[in-house]
Amino acid sequence: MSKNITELLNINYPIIQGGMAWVAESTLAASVSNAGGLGIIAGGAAPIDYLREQIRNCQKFTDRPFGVNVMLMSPNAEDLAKLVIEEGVQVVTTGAGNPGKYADEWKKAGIKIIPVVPSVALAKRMEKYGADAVIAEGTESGGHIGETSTMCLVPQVVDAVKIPVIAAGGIADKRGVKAAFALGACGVQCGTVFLASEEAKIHENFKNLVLKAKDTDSIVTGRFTGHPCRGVKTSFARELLDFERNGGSPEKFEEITVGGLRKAVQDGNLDEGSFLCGAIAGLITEIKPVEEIIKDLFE
Ligand code: TUI
Repeated sequence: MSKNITELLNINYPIIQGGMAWVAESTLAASVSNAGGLGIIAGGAAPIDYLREQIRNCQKFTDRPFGVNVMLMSPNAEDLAKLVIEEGVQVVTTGAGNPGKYADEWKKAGIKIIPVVPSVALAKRMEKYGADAVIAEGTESGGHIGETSTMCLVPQVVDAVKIPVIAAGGIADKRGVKAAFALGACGVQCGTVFLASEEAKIHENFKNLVLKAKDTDSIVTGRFTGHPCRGVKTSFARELLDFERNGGSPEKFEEITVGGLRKAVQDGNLDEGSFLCGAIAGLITEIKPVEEIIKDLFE
């Protein structure tokens, strides 16, 4: 089996952009694809009409391949699973669950399936379902995460499956890319580094939080809900952590955090927003065009 994901995906650089909810819209995705990577539009929990428009915009902005991330916990996942077929999307990445039930229809439509996996067991299951590759995502990543680090997860997944493995979590410069390849990955997925891109249409408060972040400025909240999420250690995120440590209920936690991703990305709301980002944010100190980010990662 070829482990060359540039051939598999018809791209120039072996990089997939992370499917960051509200961040990964058509402008960012098309910029990544135009620069030779695989741009991704994030489904998140967004309405289907919005996502249809994003896909069509992306098709206008680039003639290169791009993908859509289906967040499987979304109430719209089922509809998005159909939409990607209707709109002729070439690649689907998935997150926050097992995409097995969609695998057959996606494969019939010629869609390349690349699930994000936080464990060896899920990677093996995805290979059986016919996934074209897997993204082994370490706990350094932003957003919803598993418990195993990129350093430990990637080589174990590489040894467990025959399909190509793409490394994610903690990669934001050339050294991270080299490390991923040294662990046996044949590509990388990066999210946080694109938050600090000129093309990312996110509130300037979000970009500033990423630029100012130090090594210790990301925290994980929501472990007690079963869906831990890593983001910037804002005072709101600290309050959430205090809430769960002091016996708050998971239901109330969900109530406080609902809509938090959009509030962060679009409104820059520091009091109620969840500014999801990876632990590598401390390495990122400047806003650059997407093309320069990708060149700096590989050249
Ligand atoms: O999905 C992500 N990152 C995300 S999704 C998201 S929205 C959200 N907000 C609150 C709670 C949950 C989601 C924000 N960031 N990354 C990919 C990822 N997938 N990380 C972990 C997983 C995962 C976890 C369990 C994938 C599969 C899985 O399978 C469990 C099963 O069903 O076997």
